[in-house]
Amino acid sequence: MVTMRDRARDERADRRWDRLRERTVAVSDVEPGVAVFGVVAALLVAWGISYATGGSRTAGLQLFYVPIVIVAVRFGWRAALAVSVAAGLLCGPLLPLDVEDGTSQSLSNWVGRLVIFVLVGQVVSFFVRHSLPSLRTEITARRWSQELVAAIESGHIHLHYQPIVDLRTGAVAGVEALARWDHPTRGSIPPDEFIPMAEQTGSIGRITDYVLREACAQTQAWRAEGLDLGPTFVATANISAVDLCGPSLLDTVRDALERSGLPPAALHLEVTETALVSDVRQAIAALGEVRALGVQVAIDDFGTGQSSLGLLAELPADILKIDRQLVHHIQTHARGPELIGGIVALANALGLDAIAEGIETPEQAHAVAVTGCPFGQGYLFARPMPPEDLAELLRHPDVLAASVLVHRA
Ligand code: G
Ligand code: MN
Repeated sequence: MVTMRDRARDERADRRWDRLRERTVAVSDVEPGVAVFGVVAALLVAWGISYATGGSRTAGLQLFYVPIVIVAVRFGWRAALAVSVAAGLLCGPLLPLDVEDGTSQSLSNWVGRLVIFVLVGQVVSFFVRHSLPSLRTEITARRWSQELVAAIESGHIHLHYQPIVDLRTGAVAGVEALARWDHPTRGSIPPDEFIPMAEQTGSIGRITDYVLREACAQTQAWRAEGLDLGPTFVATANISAVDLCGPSLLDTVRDALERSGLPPAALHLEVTETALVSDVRQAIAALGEVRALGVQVAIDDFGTGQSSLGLLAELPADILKIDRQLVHHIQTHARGPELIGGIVALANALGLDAIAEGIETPEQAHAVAVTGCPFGQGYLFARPMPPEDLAELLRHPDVLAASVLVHRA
């Protein structure tokens, strides 16, 4: 059994190791002039202390490792070799065995030590050369991850909402919640930049948790405000492959619904095909569980990832979101419209509702609507916007409806 004390000890060891790694990276960044000066000074200090404390039989000789290691980290194996030899001479022929008696050291004595200095310098420079780049990326990723978690806590990550429209009636059928990071120095960072990093560093769970809670709470607030949302209005949130493989997705979803009071039928979860492919069995099980709550599942970005049509028939899903690249094919590829038509027919045959993503032009809106695709989303209708703007849009749904109906005509 892992006790609290074990865990505290492991955390302390982790922190020490982190500090050591950060220092290794820091030493490798020191200005060359400063490093050379520091190394020469360290050699002289090591010699001075060894001499003052009595000669080459004292522990002062251990100090010679300091400049050797610094040089190995900062300048590599050649410089480490030169400094090891210099250290070997300084504490060999140039340091008596005993200062008081003035006895000199034997040849085997100082040559043996010289060999150890050289070995240590070479081993350190070898490890640093092979591991420093990965250490650097790892440390940067960790810093980002910590910043990301702090950003959630300090409200720098928030949600924008993009309407999903019913192409037949022009009504707002729902909203997709999209996370934004307002970074104090780097400006607004879109999710496709920070989500992959959050997946790698393990902070994605915190983000998904926040997105689900916030999206459910906001949607329930709109319902409570008495906005005319329609009985089938939904909020949809994106889930990562990592969430699907983790043990807590069901709890996170249930918790977000319970806290907000949003009915499960008003929540959809979007997962990309790529997320599903990485561990199909686990994905099917996880999606089955959330669907059992009454939440619907959408396959996001369909048609451009590693899709397998066989898999589509097997997945517990309700909605198919056609990737925006395919929607853009409508104008750039001769048979683009037929392709969209084919996918919509496939979705119908499998009992899935189709949503065309990334509609940017009236031509695309028209071509999509002609296929009978029931829902659409894209900059042509509305960009992702802060919740206040979306509420304003929901207060005047006829403006958007008119634009949808004009564009699809
Ligand atoms: O993968 P997913 O479908 O969840 O991606 C949503 C992303 O697509 C968001 O970052 C959103 O801003 C962007 N998006 C939404 N509508 C459009 C559009 O019409 N064109 C383009 N290029 N991007 C869009
Ligand atoms: Mn999506």
